[in-house]
Amino acid sequence: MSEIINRLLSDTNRKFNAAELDVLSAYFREMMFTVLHERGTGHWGGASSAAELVTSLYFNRLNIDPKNPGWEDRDRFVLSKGHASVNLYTVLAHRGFFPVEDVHSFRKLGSYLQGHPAMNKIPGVDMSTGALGHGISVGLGMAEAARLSGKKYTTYVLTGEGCLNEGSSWEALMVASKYKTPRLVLMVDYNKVQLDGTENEILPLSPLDEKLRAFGWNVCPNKYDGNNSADILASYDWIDSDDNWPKAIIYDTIKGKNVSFSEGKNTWHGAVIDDEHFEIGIKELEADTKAKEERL
Ligand SMILES: Cc1ncc(C[n+]2csc(CCOP(=O)(O)OP(=O)(O)O)c2C)c(N)n1
Repeated sequence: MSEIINRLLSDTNRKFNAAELDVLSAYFREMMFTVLHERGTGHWGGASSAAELVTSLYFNRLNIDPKNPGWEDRDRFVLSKGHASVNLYTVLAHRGFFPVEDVHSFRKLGSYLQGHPAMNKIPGVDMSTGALGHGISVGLGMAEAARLSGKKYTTYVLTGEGCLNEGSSWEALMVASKYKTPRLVLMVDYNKVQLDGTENEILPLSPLDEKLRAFGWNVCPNKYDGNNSADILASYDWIDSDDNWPKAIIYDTIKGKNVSFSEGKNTWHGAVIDDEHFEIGIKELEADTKAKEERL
């Protein structure tokens, strides 16, 4: 770990700026790639795609307390695309929810860090996910529970377009719009690639913004780059700009981001990273982190 990253990670209880978030996300990508390689398991593509989105939430936005993961007033986060668990675990560990070394036990027999997040076992995980299409429903429940109990926390749900292909997502979207559910934010990690093909080959969502609007959501008119922390912070300003709920933001992202052979490739959705690919990819990721450190 470089001195810069060491310094950043010694002070995690503050709002990081965009340049700092870019560095952290790049460093976390290195760890995700390394752990997946070590453990001989997959889901690099969707984890890498969401690196900046998850990092920015935990290091800039969410009102949380790692020492008290069950704090009732905390903001909620639902990783509806639960297969990107190595991303969530890496971020939670560095944010102080559990030891960073434990991430290396990913998917080991007996480890609490299994392939999909389990809320009863992992500090900081608000919802067990992995079966696609449930995140918006449970997020809706959390946000309505806040309203009913007079709490002011915000619920954030992160989906992919494969996740949005599930019909149950659209039932939840309709219900949230019927009740104008307050403080419910849908974030779409829109990388346009799924497990065994592109969005267009499997089930096109386009025009997604118009569809969400037709379902009664307040959809951000801006297009944001979800692999750019400055854009993500700008999207938070949009969330804070009015009280018209529920809200959705579509972030353009790249699956397998920052490793040349994996970018935009569904084959790297679940593939194991062998030694040969690891050597190439980790060099690219380290170079990316270094370049971002130099911009600080
Ligand atoms: C209900 C259900 N059907 C199928 C799967 C298998 N599956 C896991 S990930 C995935 C594709 C996910 O695509 P997307 O939501 O776009 O995720 P991303 O590209 O962001 O990783 C599929 C089909 C599943 N986990 N759950």
